[in-house]
Amino acid sequence: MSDEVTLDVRAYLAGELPAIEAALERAIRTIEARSDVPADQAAAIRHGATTGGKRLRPILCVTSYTACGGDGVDAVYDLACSLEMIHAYSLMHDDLPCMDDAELRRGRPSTHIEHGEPATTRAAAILIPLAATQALGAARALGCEEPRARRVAMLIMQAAGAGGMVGGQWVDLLGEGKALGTEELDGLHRMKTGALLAASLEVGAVAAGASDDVRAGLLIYGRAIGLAFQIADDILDATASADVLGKNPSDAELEKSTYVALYGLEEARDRADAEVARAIESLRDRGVESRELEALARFVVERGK
Ligand code: GRG
Repeated sequence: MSDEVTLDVRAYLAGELPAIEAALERAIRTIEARSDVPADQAAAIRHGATTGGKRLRPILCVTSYTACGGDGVDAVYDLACSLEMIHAYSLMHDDLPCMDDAELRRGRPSTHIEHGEPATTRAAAILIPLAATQALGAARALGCEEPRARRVAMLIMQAAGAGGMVGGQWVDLLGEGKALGTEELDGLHRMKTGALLAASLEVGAVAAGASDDVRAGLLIYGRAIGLAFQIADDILDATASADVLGKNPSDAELEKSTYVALYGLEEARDRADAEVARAIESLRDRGVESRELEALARFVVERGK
């Protein structure tokens, strides 16, 4: 890329993280204070939502909101955290014995290892409607009129649903032990990982009142970095130990198709770079100037280098 705009992405992330963590803590305390959430399930939610994590989805949401002219009201962090709540639920369920049967997540015991399967299963399910209501409330607090506030909540739920994350997870589970081709693998990850990442950006844009053209550009950006993220994830999975990754089992142990198996390491890296370039171009084509979004797109693949 000729006119690369550089930004210290780690400093940017470090600057945004405290507000995101504070919003997440607010959300969890509200859940803990509810009389209809049993204490064991509230404890499982705290474990699943707060043990580490890059907070990529909330950061993308806040950055998209700001890039689209949103004026930095605190409630954008509450909106962003609704995406992390969905992400947290998905990881809690993903690690269960009936899915990936993983004992380690982010370098710590998975939620069901510490809090048991029944509490973890229910706690994760509780997070789905809580995330929807949190998104709706935050969009209203940001000044979105009612149809737009509902659209924000709807976009997150659609991305999390049968045509998005859950659908992708299902295809992934069915694909274990089979060798998937490029189209099948792209389709799977577009749903499983890409839909929520793309929704994080789209929701930020809609909440900020962006034009349809800009919103569409952010959606293309989100889908492209979603694929790049997954390719980088596969590269890491193939090249780093469980200690470094903080999770197990590996994709190979689960007999999953990966981009590394499909392309080999070098070609997988090239494809990830091409997706990053596509993401950045989709912003520039629409006049969205955001050094932060450009740096975040590159950051997504740096993890796999
Ligand atoms: C009932 C079929 C069915 C599904 C339930 C379990 C589930 C819903 C969905 C799983 C979705 C899933 C595990 C997607 C993978 C996402 C992914 C690549 C996670 C890692 O994301 P990072 O790197 O994680 O952002 P951190 O730890 O930084 O938060």
